[in-house]
Amino acid sequence: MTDQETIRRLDAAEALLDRAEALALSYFRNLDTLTVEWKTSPQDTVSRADREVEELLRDGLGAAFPGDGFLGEELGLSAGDGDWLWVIDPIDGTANFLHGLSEWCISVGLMHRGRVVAGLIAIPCRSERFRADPGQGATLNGQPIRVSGETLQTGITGLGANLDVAPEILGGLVTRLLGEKGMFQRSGSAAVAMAHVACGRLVAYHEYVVRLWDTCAGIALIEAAGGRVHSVHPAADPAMPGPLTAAAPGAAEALIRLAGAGRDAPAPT
Ligand code: LIP
Repeated sequence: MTDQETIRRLDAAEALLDRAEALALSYFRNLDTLTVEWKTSPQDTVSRADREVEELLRDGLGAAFPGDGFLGEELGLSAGDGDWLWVIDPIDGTANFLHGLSEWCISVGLMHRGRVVAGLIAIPCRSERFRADPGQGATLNGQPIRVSGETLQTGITGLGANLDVAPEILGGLVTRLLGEKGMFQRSGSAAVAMAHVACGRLVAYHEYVVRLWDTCAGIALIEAAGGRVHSVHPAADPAMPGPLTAAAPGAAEALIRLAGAGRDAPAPT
């Protein structure tokens, strides 16, 4: 794999993102035209906006790179015939999107032979485009970004929350974090939160049960911006959910310790 092959793919994805953002925003500004569909619960929703954005990205990238594989939240896995895998969340923060809240994004990650190598996150309501190229660091609207120099005690930690996790697990982490004089926020989009970590707005992010399409691009961004990622997504089955901790160096060990203390508790039935 050459960096040029990765950058050529990222450039193509970046051009498609302009169209994908316009499509998503057209629905976001006309939410009454969408039918909200439940997945596992009323807190886990989707609409045709998610599917159409993913179709646009997959069709464009598939035409440009015919052998590449895809793993997308709405259209699933197509393995492709080579080493490249696009990992796409067409609208991350769908519940926010459907409630008219601005914390949502389009997340496009790229893996090569099972390793995260690059990523793009677009946050349309903030006119922000994050990009991580191999060996070239991470940028926000073309400007270099770095993770925070803060600690859990001086920064804000993002926590992912969903009904896949027993309430007492997340509640225990909140209790431990506050007990160590930290503070948290829940954005509803792992990818948006991870973009905030990559540019230093959040000091760290943890979620107990999250999918690779939520995190792939964010992993590339945070690692390229000098952060640390502790994620157990099995490369053998990238669609399997798992825990993720991503942080600035000054917060990583402390958050892994606090989160790990509750990780063995039973998940909800
Ligand atoms: C969301 C994630 C979030 C998680 C939500 C949901 P979606 O992704 O970004 O971190 O807590 O349950 O999975 O479904 O909006 O693409």
